[in-house]
Amino acid sequence: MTRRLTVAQAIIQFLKVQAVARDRKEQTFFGGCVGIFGHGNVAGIGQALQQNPDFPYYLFRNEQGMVHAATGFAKMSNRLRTLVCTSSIGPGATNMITGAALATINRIPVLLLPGDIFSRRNVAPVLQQLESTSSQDVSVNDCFRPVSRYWDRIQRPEQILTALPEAMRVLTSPAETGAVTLALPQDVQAEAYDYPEEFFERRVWTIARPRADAGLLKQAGEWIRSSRRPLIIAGGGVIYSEATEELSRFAGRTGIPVTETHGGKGSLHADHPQLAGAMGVTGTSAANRLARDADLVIAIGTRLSDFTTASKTAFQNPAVRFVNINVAEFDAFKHAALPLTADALQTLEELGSELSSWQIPKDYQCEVARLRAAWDQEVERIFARRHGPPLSQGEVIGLLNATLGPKDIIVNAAGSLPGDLHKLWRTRDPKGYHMDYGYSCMGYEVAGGLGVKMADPSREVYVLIGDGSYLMMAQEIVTSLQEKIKLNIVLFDNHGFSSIGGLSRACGSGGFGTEYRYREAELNGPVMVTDFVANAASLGAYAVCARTYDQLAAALADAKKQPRTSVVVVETDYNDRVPGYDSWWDVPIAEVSENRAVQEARAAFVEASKKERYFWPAK
Ligand SMILES: Cc1ncc(C[n+]2csc(CCOP(=O)(O)OP(=O)(O)O)c2C)c(N)n1
Ligand SMILES: [Mg+2]
Repeated sequence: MTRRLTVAQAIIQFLKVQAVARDRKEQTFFGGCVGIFGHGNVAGIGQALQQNPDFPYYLFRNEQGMVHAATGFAKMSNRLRTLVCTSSIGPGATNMITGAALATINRIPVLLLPGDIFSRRNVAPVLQQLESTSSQDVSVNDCFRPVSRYWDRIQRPEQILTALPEAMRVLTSPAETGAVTLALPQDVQAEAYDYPEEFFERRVWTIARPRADAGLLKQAGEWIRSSRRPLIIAGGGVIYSEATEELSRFAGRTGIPVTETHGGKGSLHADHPQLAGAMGVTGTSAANRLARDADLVIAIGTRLSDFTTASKTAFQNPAVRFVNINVAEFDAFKHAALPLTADALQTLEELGSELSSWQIPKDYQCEVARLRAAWDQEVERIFARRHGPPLSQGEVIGLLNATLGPKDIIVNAAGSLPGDLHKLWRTRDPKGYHMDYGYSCMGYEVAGGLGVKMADPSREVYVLIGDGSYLMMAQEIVTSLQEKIKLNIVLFDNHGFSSIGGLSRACGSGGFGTEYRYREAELNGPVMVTDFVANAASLGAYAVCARTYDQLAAALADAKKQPRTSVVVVETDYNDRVPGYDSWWDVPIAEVSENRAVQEARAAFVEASKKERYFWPAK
């Protein structure tokens, strides 16, 4: 039995019936397709989508934005669902590359179907084709290769019979997942073929919970029992594996303090007695002091990025060693760790039995409680400040934290907000803190937030966004209005790049080129005031501004009542910053300069970088 379909029709037919199962819970993998049509997909994938109305199609405004939305959707779904992204050829396709990189770096599944140049070649060069003098087998879609976990170009109709199952294997693999790109030449999309019926039968991909090697697990138990100052780093893997309750029990029973990466924030409820908070460059004083002296670090579901390890300076105990629990072997072996290449939930359960009633020493328990209490006080101090107007970013975060419900979600990605939120936000739900800090991509916020809300319309989604990020990419506000999907957007307007301005000053460069000012001799004229309320309103959103604390509280309540996407613009102080706590980030400073400030920053940099460590295997 065969079915005669075009390549595009067969792809949509196949994708519609793919499902995943974890812990015997089954669900359809693709929630539909986001896209923008052009000549490279309108008559292929576009036609196929039209004849499959049960596979919803969402028209977006920018291809980068639609990939971010797919990523937000998949991350919110703990990687058990995602969206398909269709684009035309040329600029439509390359607009997706940033989105692909973001997804792959954050290990989030998205399926990209960029249109491609003609396979039959006779009409080349076609509109938007990159010509090469050395090969006819090159197109701009080759740029997707390094940012995709699987990449393929479909030159013949029957190739999808092997390419699509590969795409599914990678998308549903917790260790391998990321962006998958199938480049679809414009002519091939419309070609017909007699596909076997079996290809279109529902297929359920099991998302496994691999177990650690039994010997290594025993050894990890011994290492923990013999440690005096163990510390857990919870990464995104804890949340994706739905291991948060198990981690809560594990930490509660053993007393081992828990720190969180951006991806792992929300692993424990803010009130959990073992939570020491954010880890690393944007970490809390509690977490970073515990890390400094830890003799054993149990890193769960984390890539151990420089923000988490404070550029490898966070762990100063000469005898420190690592146990890494990670479904990806690549991460499990980092820092010369004892590698438990395994699922987080499964491994925490097994490690818990291995440790039975073992607990951390009493004096360490007291120290954790003391550091935690001191940190809580520091957060209170920042939340209670009544600065300005313009308000301090810290007090705005405090007001938001007090205003939002326990199930509400904040979405953010870049600027000074990620650091401040990582430190200060008290998360009350594992999905409450949605941050892209793998790619920290300005422009993720609105589009990603839209994907989050599409994945769970029952929750309120708050998109927190800097003025810089808003100016880079806010157009999916229009998509949210089209789809009647409400976002609560809070725009922090400090007239430029407070984050990079601060970094520039710390590097001795005095904030050069980081503020939004009119050009005089340099970019140092009067501050540019952009009317963001008018901008958001012109797109159709409900938009208001707030200058004082009370105005902001009222505006948030008012915006929440609105049925459509709202934008609350709050002016914040460019120069008022939440400090860093016992941490450092490696940003190399110019080795030669005539500027005293740069010379001083260089000297401090050279000194601080001496703390960077390699973690050679423990004897
Ligand atoms: C796409 C992209 N370009 C550049 C950067 C580098 N960068 C990081 S933060 C930042 C400034 C962000 O400005 P804004 O959104 O206003 O936030 P603020 O720093 O003022 O809090 C820049 C340019 C980035 N992360 N992403
Ligand atoms: Mg700004």
